[in-house]
Amino acid sequence: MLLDTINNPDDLKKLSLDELPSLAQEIRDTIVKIVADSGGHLASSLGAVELIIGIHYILNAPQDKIIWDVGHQAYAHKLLTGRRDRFHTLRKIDGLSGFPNKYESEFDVFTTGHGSTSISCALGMVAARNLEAEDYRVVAVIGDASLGGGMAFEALNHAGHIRKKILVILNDNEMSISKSVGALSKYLNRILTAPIYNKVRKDIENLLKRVPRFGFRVIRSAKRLEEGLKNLLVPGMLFEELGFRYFGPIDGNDIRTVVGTLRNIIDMNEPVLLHVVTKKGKGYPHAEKIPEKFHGVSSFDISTGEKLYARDEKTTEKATSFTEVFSEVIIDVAGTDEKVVAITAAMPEGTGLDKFSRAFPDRFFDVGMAEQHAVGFAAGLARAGLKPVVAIYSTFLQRSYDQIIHDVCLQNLNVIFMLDRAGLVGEDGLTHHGLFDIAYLRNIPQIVAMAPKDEIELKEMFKFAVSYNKGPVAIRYPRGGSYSLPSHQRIEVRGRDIELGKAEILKEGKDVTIVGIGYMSYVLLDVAALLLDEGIDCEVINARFIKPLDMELILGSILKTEKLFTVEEGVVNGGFGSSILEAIVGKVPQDIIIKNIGLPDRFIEHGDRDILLDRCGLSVQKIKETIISYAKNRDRQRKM
Ligand SMILES: Cc1ncc(C[n+]2csc(CCOP(=O)(O)OP(=O)(O)O)c2C)c(N)n1
Repeated sequence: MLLDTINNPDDLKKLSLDELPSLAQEIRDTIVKIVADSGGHLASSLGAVELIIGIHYILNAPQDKIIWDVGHQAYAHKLLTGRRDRFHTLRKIDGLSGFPNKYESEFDVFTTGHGSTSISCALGMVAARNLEAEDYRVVAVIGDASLGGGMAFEALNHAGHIRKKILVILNDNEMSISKSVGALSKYLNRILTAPIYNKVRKDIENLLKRVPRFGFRVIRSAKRLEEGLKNLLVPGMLFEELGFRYFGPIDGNDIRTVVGTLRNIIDMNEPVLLHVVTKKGKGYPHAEKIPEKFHGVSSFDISTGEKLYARDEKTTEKATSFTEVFSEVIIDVAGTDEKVVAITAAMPEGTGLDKFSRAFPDRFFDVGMAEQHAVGFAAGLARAGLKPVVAIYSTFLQRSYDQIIHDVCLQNLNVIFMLDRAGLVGEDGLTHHGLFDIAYLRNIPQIVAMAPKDEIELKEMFKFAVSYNKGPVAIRYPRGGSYSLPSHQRIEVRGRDIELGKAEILKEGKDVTIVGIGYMSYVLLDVAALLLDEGIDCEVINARFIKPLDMELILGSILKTEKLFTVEEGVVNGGFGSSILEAIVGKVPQDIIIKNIGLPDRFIEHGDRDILLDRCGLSVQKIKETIISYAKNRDRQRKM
């Protein structure tokens, strides 16, 4: 295999141009084989193979800096930059990350996973390079959907202003996760589908040159005509107006074209945008046919393209996921409340809003990969009297922090935030875990924040949120459903309606108070059962509300047991447990035992969710051990 001979990009350069198509095929086969086993981002990675080979063939990484936007398309880059032998560990615990990771390789300039960041980061390096009088190339590779994010536009605007040497490669496959949306995507599509213009442009220019000099009026009109026609006919005029030299569109799956074009433009001393057209899923027929299904996949059968189920998964009764429950309940509620509208930022399937989009097409908005705008847009909808429901993964809502504060909470608007994938997400790792939302929401005035312990409670909370009408409400819930939760029986909540700021006691006890939030409540019931065997009788409280807290109930329990443990799947610093600490200062005896259990003060790696929970001290066993060590130690101290 050619791939076996490549340990770094220098080895790649030893291959002839004629050998590169075979190498591309080998890379594709490897990617399909490994992703079929480990899961991962398949379709985008397959589409970018020739582009990545071409980039490494022409550039000199790591001296030259290549910055991948999102980074989910960069598997071929990993294979060409010394990680071939470990590629089978992709996304597995202690294995290769599914995204570029600067701690994993010197070829990964940034650790990435969120969209629209590449041009800004590249431009910063360009400015530093020039200030330090260094000499390397900087290339940002960005997808058509990511280019629609505000940060990418801000960076283009700045790059065109400072006019320094930078190459932006627009990898246009006309797809986000599903079909790209938005006016930019329509514009790019017009470039791809319109007839060939460069020739027409030349013809017009020649014609204008021949216009006899009959005075200013004719020249002015001719210039105006030229501009008008240029806008109509020249591809990439938008980018040219922003200060970039535009090249393309070229076939990004044709290795000769990619190499030839890059060779010609790589050393142009100005901002250059190369528009490359690729096919999402290229080379794997199932992915070419339904690229959205193969954007991010779990293990699958290569011959059929069908998902492979984990042991017994197909035969066990599968509980619906939180996402599915939200998907259904919003349709129910919208059926009776016509003010309810829904917003996604390029993730209708992931958030479960795809069903809503079919049921209520006029009340559904996909704003593209633009979370900040999504929240500002929701503010406008709410201000004009509607009830917008913004469904965004916890990690991506970080983008909208100021919009949440300034445009929604400060105005006390009835916007409902549905934060899916809150907590550890597993294999996507560092950039995708939803660790910060409790901490970032709980300190904003006027917002109500909740976390359901299971799917039934999610429904109740959503209905409560829609009927609340007194300001913003956020609901956070994890990936998956109670299928992936501990084996405990789910608790019936019927008859225990959601009331603003009211918690519930799931198990009474006299020795220790454990307050959990969200699905952790079930984990805590298992912990309590084990602790009972050790002679410790726990009171387990499901807080339901992150804000406002039910301090009456929680304080009553602490005063009874004099031992408080809080447990959350979020950063422990400034999180849910901290808010209880702040509330009890001065209200409890000084020598009571208090311990906040949550995610530690570090970014959490990727891998199997249960293993990660255990590593972070949040498995049933680890929580039990922490409680025993704290409770018993203190009892011993008191006796002395
Ligand atoms: C800020 C942000 N929002 C949402 C996502 C989720 N997401 C990952 S890839 C993707 C689509 C990317 O499309 P594009 O940029 O065109 O790249 P392609 O996959 O087509 O190569 C989305 C929405 C993200 N990574 N970052």
